Order: sequence, then C-alpha cells, then structure tokens
Amino acid sequence: MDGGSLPTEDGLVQILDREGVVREGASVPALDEEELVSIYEEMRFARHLDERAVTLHRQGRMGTYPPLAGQEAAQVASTHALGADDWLCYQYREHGAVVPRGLSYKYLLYWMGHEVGNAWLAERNVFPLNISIGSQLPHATGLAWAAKLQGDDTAVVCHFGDGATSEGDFHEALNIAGVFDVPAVFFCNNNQYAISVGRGRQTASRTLAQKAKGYGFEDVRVDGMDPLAVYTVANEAVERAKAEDPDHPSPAVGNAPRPTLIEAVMYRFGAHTTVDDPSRYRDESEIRRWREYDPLPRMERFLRDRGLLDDDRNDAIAQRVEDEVADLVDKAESYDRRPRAMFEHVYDEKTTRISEQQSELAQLREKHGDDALLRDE
Ligand SMILES: Cc1ncc(C[n+]2csc(CCOP(=O)(O)OP(=O)(O)O)c2C)c(N)n1
Repeated sequence: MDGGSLPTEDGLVQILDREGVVREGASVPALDEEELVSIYEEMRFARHLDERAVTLHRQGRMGTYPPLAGQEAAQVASTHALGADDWLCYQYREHGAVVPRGLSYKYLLYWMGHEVGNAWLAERNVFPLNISIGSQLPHATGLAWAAKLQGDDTAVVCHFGDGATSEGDFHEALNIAGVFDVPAVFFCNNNQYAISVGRGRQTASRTLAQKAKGYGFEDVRVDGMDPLAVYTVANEAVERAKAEDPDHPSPAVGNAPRPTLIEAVMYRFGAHTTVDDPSRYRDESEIRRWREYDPLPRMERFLRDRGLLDDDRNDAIAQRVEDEVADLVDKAESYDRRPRAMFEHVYDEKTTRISEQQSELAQLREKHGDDALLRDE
C-alpha cells in the first residue's frame, strides 16, 4: 500500500466519494445542519492554524512543529462523536481533535516551549500531548477502566499513528482493554508514514484494524479523509463503549461496554515535522494522488450540494478563521513566557528536587534579572 492512493478494499467505510458526492447507498449521519457546517469550519480552522504554525516556525517564532494537513477530517469529526465529559488522549499531530473543544491560545504556547500549553488541556478533558510514541495508550486504557469502575458514563478516545502500533504499549493497552471491556476507542491515524518508514515496513498485517481481532474486539477501517464516514464509525464506537452488550459477556467482569479499534486511512500532506525533508523518502506524484482526497474540498462540495454553503457563507467562514487564528497568535506571543513556569506542572505536589531547582532559578533571577535568563528576548 506504500505510495498508493486511498485503497477501497478491506471494507473501507466511505460516505463521500473523492469529489465529495454522497456515494450510492451510503447514509449521511443524522447531524443537524449547524453541526455539519461546524465540522467544515473547524477543519478549515485546523488547516489555517497549521499553515500559520509552519510559517511561525520558519520565522523563528515557534519551535519544531508537526503539521496536520490532510488529517483534518479524522481529527475534527471524531471529536464530534464525543460527549463533553468524554476524554481525549492524543499523540502530538492531532491538533484538530482539540478544536471542537475550543482551542485556547495556550495551545500554541506548548509549541513555543511553554508548559502552560500542555497544562490547560485538562480543563477540556484532554490528556497532555504525548511525544514518546505509544505511551498514551496504556494511560487511555487505565483511564477508561477507572471510569468504568467508578460507574461513570464516560468513553475515552485515544489517537495514535500507524508507527505506534509497533510499540509494546499498543499491544498491552489493547489486550487489557479487551479483557476488562473498557470503554475505550483506539483511533489509529494511518497516515502512511512513521517519519520516513512507510506503512508497508511497519507491519506484515494486511490492515492495521485487523490487529483488534487478536484482542477479541471490534475493528473498523474508514476513509480518514471523509469527515462523514469518520463521524459515523466514531459515533458507533463511542456508543459501543458506553453500552451494556449482552452479546459480548466479558471474561473478567460480566456484560459490559466494548472497546473498538478504528483504522482511519489517510495521508500526511506535509513533512513529519518542520525539521523533516519528506522529499528524501516520497515522490511528488504520490502526494498529488492523495491530495485528490483532500477532506476540505470534499466537505465543501457536500455542503454546497445540500444548500448549506454558498460563496458568501464560505467567504465569511474564511474571514472568521483568519481572524480567530491571528488573535490566538497575538495572545500567545504576548503571553509572559519567562521560564519560571517550568516547575509548575511536573507533579501535582512538587518533589524536593524540583523545589530546589525552582529556588535556584529564583536566586539567579534576583542576581541577574529575568532578561539574562532568556535566550530569545
Ligand atoms: C518511544 C519512541 N520511540 C521513537 C520516537 C521517535 N519518533 C518520533 S515521531 C516517530 C514516528 C511516529 O509515527 P506514527 O506513530 O505513525 O505517527 P505520525 O508521526 O505519523 O503522526 C518516531 C519513531 C519517539 N518519539 N518515541
């Protein structure tokens, strides 16, 4: 499958065709008109934020950043399937998954090197972003298991990449989730590459979804660049996570909710990060083929066909998105980013060592002033 365009074999769920026309016999999910337009607007917001972040990196105003372009549908539409109390765990590229929860300017601060950027996510039931590949998966299983033991009606959606499926953490998390019937949705963003390693070198499995069969729960493959298909499968998975399912008695704890593994098939249009050169490992022609599945024009066409979008509304969305992103960047850049906050979010209660380091910094500040401690300002 390396280098190919979107494959339709292996039961790929797709509602919109490549042009954005509803496929014959496909059912459009029962979302109200406002929510359908919101999904489109949030995808555009995610794309624009992404473009700005890449530019800010080039200008030295942001650190290394992993672009999301191409993956908007998987990220935005899957979060629409969640209730406000459900939890979201993600890797580091799924910025768009946070957008429907309301993305604060603080999100940008993480990528500017400030820990506040990771800390605020808990206010939106989002786990801190995770750079060590796969290690968010056991946490997601534990979180979902805890919710179940406490009797909360809460599901956990956990994002990760195709590369993460080669980590031991992936297998341990899915195994325990299956045995204890935890209300988790494992969402694999198969964007065809783990940095330069193509999907075909990641595993000999025909699909990534089929790995769930080894752990005894449902799997589904979806066109990850089709927001309607993503919403549909994510919604079913969240319902399965929350339902009592008499057909699947748990070996460990009786009738219970069931986890799901979703493989969303998609493509990363840009570089792995702003310091990667993808021309070293993939051709322009491959990127062009996948661009034909771009989720934004597909959703735009769908909304226009339904009479929910015209040029005026589209222009108003573009303007709003531009203004909102400009405002986030302004706020993030004017935030007081002095280094003192780096001790604040390491542990709930500071260890002696952290407290010692904190007072050492305070002494240095007193002696030399704040400015001497900053490299860039
Ligand atoms: C445990 C661990 N091993 C290696 C790395 C180096 N690394 C950073 S990103 C990456 C690729 C991950 O690919 P994938 O999970 O497919 O996610 P994607 O970047 O494609 O979104 C690797 C191996 C890491 N961050 N953590």
